[in-house]
Amino acid sequence: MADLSTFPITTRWPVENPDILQLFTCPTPNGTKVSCTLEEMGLPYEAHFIDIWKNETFTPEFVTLNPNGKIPAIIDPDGPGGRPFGLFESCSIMIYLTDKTGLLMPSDPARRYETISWLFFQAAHVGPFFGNLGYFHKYAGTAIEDKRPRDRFANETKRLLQVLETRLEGREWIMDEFTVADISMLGWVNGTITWYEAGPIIGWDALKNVPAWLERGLARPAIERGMAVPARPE
Ligand SMILES: N[C@@H](CCC(=O)N[C@@H](CS)C(=O)NCC(=O)O)C(=O)O
Repeated sequence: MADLSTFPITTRWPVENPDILQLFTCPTPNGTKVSCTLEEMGLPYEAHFIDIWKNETFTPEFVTLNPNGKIPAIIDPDGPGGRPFGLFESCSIMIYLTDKTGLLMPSDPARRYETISWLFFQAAHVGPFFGNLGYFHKYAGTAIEDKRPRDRFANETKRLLQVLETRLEGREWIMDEFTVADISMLGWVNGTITWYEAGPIIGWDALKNVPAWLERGLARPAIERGMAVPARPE
């Protein structure tokens, strides 16, 4: 049995089965990237609910696993060299999992790097811009009278969606085959239309390929399961 007691995070979020991968997360677009990846890969894992609304990511125990205080983060008891290993940043976790399993990533080196480019596109552009649009359009930022921040994030979100729209022309998935690049963006695009209700200000109705891709992605049983992880404690 693996010994995960050297990871201080396990004192606050106790591990039931130390032999399987431990996921510290919340059902947000960044958190579900990893749960959807694990569900698609069929890897066993234990999910721990981290309450971001109670600032649990900034607790002393949590920042031992991610110094940046954000979900998701993992401990793999069977990491490199067969030793327990902790990792943070959703896209880095996704790349690690594709290396570990050989799944959801093209094996051809050039196509692998292209997939990683789309992951960086998501991490550097889609996540931050869509997330800030949510803040200014739906959440606390709506109280700000000056609409320039909201409009800046709306315009950039619209432009990024157009990049995706063009990429998906004639393709079922971003890399033709289904990869972690698709998983990285499904939750963000879905959340922008549903939770943020931003469709009308980002030109959603004018898109064709992105809505069809979103529908295909959300219809995958593993994605449906992953989007609901972790269940909120009673
Ligand atoms: N680039 C990071 C972003 C992670 C991130 O922003 N996580 C959010 C939830 S979606 C979080 O933990 N927020 C908690 C907080 O800021 O208090 C990743 O992809 O892992």
